[in-house]
Amino acid sequence: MKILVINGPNLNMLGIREPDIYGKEDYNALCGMINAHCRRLGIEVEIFQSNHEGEIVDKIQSAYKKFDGIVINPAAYTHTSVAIPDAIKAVGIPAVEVHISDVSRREPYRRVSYVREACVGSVVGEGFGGYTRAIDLLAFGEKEGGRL
Ligand code: CA2
Repeated sequence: MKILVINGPNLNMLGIREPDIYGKEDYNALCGMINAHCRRLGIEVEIFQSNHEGEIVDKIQSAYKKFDGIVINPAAYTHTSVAIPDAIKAVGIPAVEVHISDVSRREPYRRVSYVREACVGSVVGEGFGGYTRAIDLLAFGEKEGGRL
């Protein structure tokens, strides 16, 4: 199985500020955790980060017929982008949305997710562990991986 993990704008700055919301660990630690989890499960993984909406759309398109699942934290684009969910629908690859923080308990504008309707599941408010949960959901489905 091949999974593409996509991270949106500013996630490369994790650990620098707002540790109360996003934790103390940095982006390298997040990538290390995802890589270790996938290695344990025998899953091939590629991790991609961009601050640009069009680059994220290009990356999703390039996954067509190459990846079996997408884990995506679109960061701020979650609340604004129509192009990202359109791209997920276009490639037809099962995708799970992840948010490190619990966006449902933050500012009202963070409660809106345009990406969610294009995804088979969402994991919010579980910190970095949300990424491994999302990978498990794609690999094992609802039964072993938890909620979808
Ligand atoms: O909770 C999440 O994972 C978010 O997707 C993170 C985004 C935010 O815009 C979403 O509403 C929720 C922010 C990404 C990183 O932001 C930083 C802020 C300060 C310092 C470092 C990173």
